Amino acid sequence: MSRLVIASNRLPVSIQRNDSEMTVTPSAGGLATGLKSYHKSNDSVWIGWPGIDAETNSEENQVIELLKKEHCLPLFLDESLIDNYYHGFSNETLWPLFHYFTEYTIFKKSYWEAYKKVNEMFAESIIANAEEGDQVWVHDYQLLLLPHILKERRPDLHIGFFLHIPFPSYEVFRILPWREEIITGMLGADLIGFHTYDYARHFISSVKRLLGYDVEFNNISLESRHVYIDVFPMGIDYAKFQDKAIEIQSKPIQDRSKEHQDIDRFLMEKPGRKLILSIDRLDYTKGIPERIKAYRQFLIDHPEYKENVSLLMLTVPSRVDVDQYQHLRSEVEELVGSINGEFGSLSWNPIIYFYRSLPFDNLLELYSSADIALLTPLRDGMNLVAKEYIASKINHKGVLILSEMAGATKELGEAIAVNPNNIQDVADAIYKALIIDVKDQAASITAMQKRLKRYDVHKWASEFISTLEKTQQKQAEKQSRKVSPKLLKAIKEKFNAARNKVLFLDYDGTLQRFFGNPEDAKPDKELITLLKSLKNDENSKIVIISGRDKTTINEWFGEMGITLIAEHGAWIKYANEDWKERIKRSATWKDNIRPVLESYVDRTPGSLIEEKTHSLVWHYRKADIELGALRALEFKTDLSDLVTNQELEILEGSKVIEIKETGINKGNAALEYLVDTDFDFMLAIGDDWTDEYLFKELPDTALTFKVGTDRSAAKYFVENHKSVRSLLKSLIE
Ligand code: GDG
Repeated sequence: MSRLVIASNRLPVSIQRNDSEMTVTPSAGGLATGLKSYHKSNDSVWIGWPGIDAETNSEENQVIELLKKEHCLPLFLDESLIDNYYHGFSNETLWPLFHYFTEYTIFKKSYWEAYKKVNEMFAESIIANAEEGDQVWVHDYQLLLLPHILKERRPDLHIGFFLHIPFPSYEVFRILPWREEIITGMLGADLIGFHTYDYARHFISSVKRLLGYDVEFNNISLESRHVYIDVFPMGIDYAKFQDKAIEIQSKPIQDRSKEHQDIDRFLMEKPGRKLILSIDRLDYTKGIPERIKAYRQFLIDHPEYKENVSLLMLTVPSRVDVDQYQHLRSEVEELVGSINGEFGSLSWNPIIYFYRSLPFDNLLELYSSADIALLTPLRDGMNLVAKEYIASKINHKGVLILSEMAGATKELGEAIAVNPNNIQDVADAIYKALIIDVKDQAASITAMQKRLKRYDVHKWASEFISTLEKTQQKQAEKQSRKVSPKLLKAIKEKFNAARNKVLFLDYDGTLQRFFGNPEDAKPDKELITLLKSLKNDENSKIVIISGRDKTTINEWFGEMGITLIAEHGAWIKYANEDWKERIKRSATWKDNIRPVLESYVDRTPGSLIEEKTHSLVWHYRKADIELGALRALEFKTDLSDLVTNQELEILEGSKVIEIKETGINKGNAALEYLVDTDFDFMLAIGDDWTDEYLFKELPDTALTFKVGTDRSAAKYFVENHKSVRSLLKSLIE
């Protein structure tokens, strides 16, 4: 079994310095809990920043030794790196941008440089500690470049990446000056996990638009491998919250903590009094000022609740040195003060405000006592507090008001969902929550608890790891069809021994890369030299077999003395002969179809029509990627009615749709070519759907290669046009 190396910005421990002594306390956070069984077994290791700056070498060694016992390996970062990589790029660039706070997003070259450097340092540390074939699980937005660096240097590692925060829509992500680097960095992973389908969909859209990769469902086809995208909504340690809640609730009042007794007293002071709870880090993404304003609106709308309800706000200090956070704190405290001043009395505070963090037991006392949890982030990757609140409701009494902008809302469908920007909506939700009867509360809580219990943090981690294992198997299958050095040697031996050889070569995407404009794909010098050298081998016949029109093919290769097959087999020009039309038919059908194509060109900017003797082609490579795909679907439906009874067929290639007369394809053209000669070496290479005819029709002995993907009738696959050229070159070297 392979080991697991975990990488995250912070280690799952905290280190305390007491005089010259250091102590380590394991973290009780969700991630550490979820990964515990993997981390502590099988010699695995967790790499990350220990959270302190070691002052001397001996201190550094002390930390290393202490952490060894926790299966952790520290990565020491000096103050300037922490400032620029962590406070800077992570928290002032990526955090606001990914949460849609573009106005707070800072772009600074020095931040970016430090971010790259730290990701590089993580890679070095992992490489030095990972054994052949290990699994590596990288976490979160501080390490977006790490998967790619690792994959480049250690392709043997199986890399998973999980993003704990939202992935924004392309329209926001595209603002980032280093967007290609970031997305390429993430694509180094074999599996990328998100909390929700929306984040996954946004990521895929950015990949398509920025890098142009083909995506099929959740599978991104890179040239040499696949990247799988999936949704793993992070859960909580359900049993821990339930058990603690049971322990706390079953204590007699006199044995409860002072804080718990205070809450009990507050609630019992007035019969029917209700407590609303909100807990979050003091962060601008959490929507705290908006929440307070909504609560104020509620008090205005429902004066009958004065003295009868209080909002207990626990705001946990966070990023205290950053200006925005300081301003936010002042804003929140001013709002709290003004509401307490406006509505409060000697015996009642509408808002009970804490600016600190509480021990776990106190947190549970709040969860289990609160009648309502009011969690209204403006954006939140998941929001575990919502799940913890529900898990702690052992008596099934309580109501959750949850922002629809939090990832958790997808799983907690029974909660009252609100738009946190709509103050009146939130105010109304508070009222609604206060009057929901206990039967309905119990039904909602039970349904949510069932789900949270089943998909807890342990299940989350194990699902991620087992999906990573499955992707490993799929990658291995793909690799087995790749042209290995051993296979290449065998092909070369066969080629050298053969006396009568034929090479069928597709053009676009096979011998040449794709260009936005098809006319730009002219053969370059390197390609012409290669084809000439292949032709010089007197036992070899070269056949360029393409969907292109014969005029262009003739212009490019007409004088080379090789065989040319154009328009998917409609035309053939044997070496040093004239063009021959394989099938002759009147092309009056084009007059009916052309106007349809024209209407698609008009409505799809960037697309164009190409006319060939036996076909009409709609190219949409230069159109917007999503509009193009949508129109292509529409177009195919429209066409399917038009082509029936006209002996026409629709061919779909890479960003092209071709309407073509039936009975013509690359497969039957190649067979016709083969008919009079007994070839003892046959090879065919092609990159798209139309080449499948060729792969299927050729005899079993033929060596067939698909470019770019492993899903094909071809026996093997090669990565791109460059690999095709080097494969061909190696045959004649
Ligand atoms: C990021 C994403 C995503 C809070 N106050 C106290 C305390 N907590 C604990 C809670 C909870 C955790 O902190 C907060 O978790 P969240 O999920 O709400 O938020 P982030 O820390 O911002 O986390 C977020 C998460 O990653 C996981 O992927 O859900 O969207 O932003 O567990 O219980 N714990 C104690 N005292 C406190 O005062 N003991």
